[in-house]
Amino acid sequence: MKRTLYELTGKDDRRFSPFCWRTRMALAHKGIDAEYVPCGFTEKEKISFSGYDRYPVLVDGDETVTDSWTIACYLEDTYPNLPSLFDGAGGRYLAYFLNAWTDTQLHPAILRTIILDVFHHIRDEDTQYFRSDREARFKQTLEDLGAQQDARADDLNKVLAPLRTVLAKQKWFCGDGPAYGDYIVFAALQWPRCVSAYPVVKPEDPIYAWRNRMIDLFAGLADSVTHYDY
Ligand SMILES: N[C@@H](CCC(=O)N[C@@H](CS)C(=O)NCC(=O)O)C(=O)O
Repeated sequence: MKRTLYELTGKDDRRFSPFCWRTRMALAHKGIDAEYVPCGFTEKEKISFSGYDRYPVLVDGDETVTDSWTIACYLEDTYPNLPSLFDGAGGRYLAYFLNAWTDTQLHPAILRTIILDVFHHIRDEDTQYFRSDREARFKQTLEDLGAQQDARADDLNKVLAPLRTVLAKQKWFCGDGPAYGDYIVFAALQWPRCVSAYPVVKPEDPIYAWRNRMIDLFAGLADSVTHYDY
């Protein structure tokens, strides 16, 4: 069966989208192959058939599924015999909390820290859209935000505190092995790794060792794209 994942991509094929990385890791966890179609911010016509204007969009045979959380639930319910993303109903509820926390707390803190770096890695034809959309959202220029990188990284460090507490005690968020909750958080950290040399996690941090375990999964899937090493 033909499967296609439409994903947001920057210049020089930078696959930086955190929401798309959630789905990439979920597909790898289930052992499902897909064709990955790179799309720009201003190439939404590529996904207009889906009725949604955000990436990722998954086409699985005759099914079109949008929104990373909906895609994860779709994969779990459609392929119950493949390795589970949630390990039961309780795991799904907890993963949904991590999804909401990452969307509302972790992603904004990361974006404020690396927004100028993101800008420098998107396609030339997308820069005007990105600048006007994000500057309206933050009510500051991208350059002003970029000048505050160290202060914003300090803020991010505080947001990361609960992750650090958990990972100082356990190897994975979801239990004996990685599962969708781990992929949600990892995808958020893979985003800066793909577009910024700024080290948002440092070697002495328990998050760093967990992140490296995540990078090693699925034959080094996260290392298979262009990224910064730190
Ligand atoms: N709730 C959606 C959010 C998807 C989303 O915001 N995707 C970003 C890519 S990281 C996007 O498509 N941005 C395009 C834009 O800002 O125009 C999900 O979980 O998939």
